[in-house]
Amino acid sequence: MLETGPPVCTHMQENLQTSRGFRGEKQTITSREMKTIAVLILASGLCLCEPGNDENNDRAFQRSSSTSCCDVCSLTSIGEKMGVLGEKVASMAERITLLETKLGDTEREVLELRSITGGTPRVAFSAALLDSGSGNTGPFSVATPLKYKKVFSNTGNNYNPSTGTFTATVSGMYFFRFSMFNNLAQTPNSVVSLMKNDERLTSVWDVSGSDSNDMGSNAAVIPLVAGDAVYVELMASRLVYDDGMNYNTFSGFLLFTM
Ligand SMILES: [Ca+2]
Repeated sequence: MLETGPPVCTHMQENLQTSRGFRGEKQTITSREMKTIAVLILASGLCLCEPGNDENNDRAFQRSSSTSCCDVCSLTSIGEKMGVLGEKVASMAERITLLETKLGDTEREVLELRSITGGTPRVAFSAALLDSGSGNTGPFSVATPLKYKKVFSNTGNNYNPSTGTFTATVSGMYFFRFSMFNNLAQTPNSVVSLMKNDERLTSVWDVSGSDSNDMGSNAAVIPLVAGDAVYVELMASRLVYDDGMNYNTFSGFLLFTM
């Protein structure tokens, strides 16, 4: 039995008791060994405390020992909670990365839509030959641009009905189409062509047969630079007929800029 000293845990007492020899001989326990044993007990989380000789000291030790045990238990609990929180933070980080990727994709789509709806110049027109009345246009001694005077639309104001000419203000790819109705004579005599500056692009031709109500159309998709002129030319000595039905038309629009 130890006669003096602070109360110790059961395991420590047992260890100290077994330190006596087989013959009950008292053996010396150094202070370093005592500290080592105490640290091992605390580290293992064993909290089995029993009263010693001094009740006052016991109560104080119990309180101290109990507090140490709670501290160890609390640290263990905090560690477990930290582990759970760490997993949740990692999961949230993955979701944030996914959301950032989706946000980037959405921003690119918005920019593309803006370039289509607001960033591209809007150019489109459509017109018919006669503003009113009926009858033939032509013949003329020289090839002459047809002046389509009944304007259905002219967004961008690039088409001039007083000259019949579309003049590009922006460089890009354009679509143009025109139609022709012959001159109602028993022998038709109608030829018109789509022109780009002085270049003949496409034509409609009707100069033979007995059918006086033929008509046709043609079109082209062409690149233009600012300043290029596009119009429909009536060949020299030819003529076309129109009335309120608007058979002869000239239309075009910008597909995309270049
Ligand atoms: Ca014909």
